[in-house]
Amino acid sequence: TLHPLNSRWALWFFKNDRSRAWRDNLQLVTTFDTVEDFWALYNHIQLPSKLSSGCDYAVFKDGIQPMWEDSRNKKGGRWLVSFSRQGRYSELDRLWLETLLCLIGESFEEQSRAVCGAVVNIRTKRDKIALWMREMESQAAVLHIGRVYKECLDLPTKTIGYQVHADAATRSNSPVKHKFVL
Ligand code: M7G
Repeated sequence: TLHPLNSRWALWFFKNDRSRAWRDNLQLVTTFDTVEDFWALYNHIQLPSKLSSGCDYAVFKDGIQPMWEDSRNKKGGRWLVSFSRQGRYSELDRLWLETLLCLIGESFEEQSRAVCGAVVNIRTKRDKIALWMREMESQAAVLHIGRVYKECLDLPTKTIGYQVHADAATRSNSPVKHKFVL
């Protein structure tokens, strides 16, 4: 018997091709809504650490596009973990799996509805993993998700920061500021 997930999820793959627009480099791979289909998919695809620089995976609730422009993301933000390749690179695959389990397990109690998805960016300088959420009704709700997420990742000494997508979408060269840090 299959074990249903609370939501249906979509896996997206991004491969950087500078000759094309950002959006056109993003592809929907598949959707899943059972524990078994999740593991079949997870075991079938490359670990993030095996992807080349410039690639992303995104796992979002089915129907939400993994981009700032989606109405559910537009006024939202992300809890971001960013780490240098030298230092914590070996942690990348573990942190991504923990992120996925926390996401599809909807570990955030009443705030789970506010969570849209998660993204891993493989980059030359700094890899990033982030949990994306929609516009939140309160600061307490944002912080609740951040605390649960940080606990999921078991990152007591490291730092996760919350950024608003609108800041990322309009940044020029300056770094995006963190509204909260945990
Ligand atoms: P990134 O891939 O999030 O991180 O953004 P990086 O800077 O570490 O590579 C790189 C660039 O991709 C941005 O400056 C945008 O040009 C584009 N980009 C990223 N995201 C998440 C979006 C998005 O949601 N919508 C659009 N239109 N462009 C995006």
